[in-house]
Amino acid sequence: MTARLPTAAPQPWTRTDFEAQLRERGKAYHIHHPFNVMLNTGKATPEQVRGWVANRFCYQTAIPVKDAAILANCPVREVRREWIQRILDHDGFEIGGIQDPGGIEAWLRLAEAVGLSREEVLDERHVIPAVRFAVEHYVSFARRAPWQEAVCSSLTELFAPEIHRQRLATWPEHYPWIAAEGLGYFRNRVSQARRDVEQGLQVTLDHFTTWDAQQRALAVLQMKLDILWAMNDAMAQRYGVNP
Ligand code: AHQ
Repeated sequence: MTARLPTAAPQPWTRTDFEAQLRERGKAYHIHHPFNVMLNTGKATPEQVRGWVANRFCYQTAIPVKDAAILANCPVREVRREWIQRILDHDGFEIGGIQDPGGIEAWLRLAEAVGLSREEVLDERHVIPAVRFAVEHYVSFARRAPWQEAVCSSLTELFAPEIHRQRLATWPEHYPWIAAEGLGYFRNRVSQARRDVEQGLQVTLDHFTTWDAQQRALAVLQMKLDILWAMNDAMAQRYGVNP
């Protein structure tokens, strides 16, 4: 019996092909989830919209904590000095007289615009256990994974500008009862997501350069796609999905 030599790993994809493979995973993005389709085609009741806003607040407030975990694990100053912008975008800031209330405050304005009180969103009384578990998995992944893998997991935002643009295009017509200023978060994210993804994509293309590493990157991206999908599954189960 001759010993079987391990077969050599296939050649890695080129950067262009690897990026195309990452973008190809957009077909599993939660823009295609029935709960999101219901929301963005105007079929959601006010209760379903409020449930979505209250549950997604749990995810939004976790983002800067996740990003701080990446900063803590990242030894590269040039990466940190760009990545830190994400925390400012969400938590807001007041630096040298310039201030920005930030995305979490904008989400609270969305909450008030859909008829939720700040208190019932902040105390997370509406957050479904499975939503919390999905969010906490994302944060704990960012804390313990190599920082480049945590960066890669943020690449679901490759597909985010489209979902924010879709909300801005459809919600005013479908949900005229939501005051326009409540949609400010989505307006801000179209450009912020596009800028964020520039950095996340370069770090990912630069770091995952062997066949096995590229397969790992795709698995990390799929894990994050599953986190977003699972949150929608939980909301669909709790609030129903209107056909
Ligand atoms: O509002 C969102 C946001 O700030 C972020 C940060 C980024 C990350 O670091 O994982 N992902 C993300 C996302 C936001 N909004 C989601 C939505 O559907 O409104 C999309 C989500 C993402 O695509 O990961």
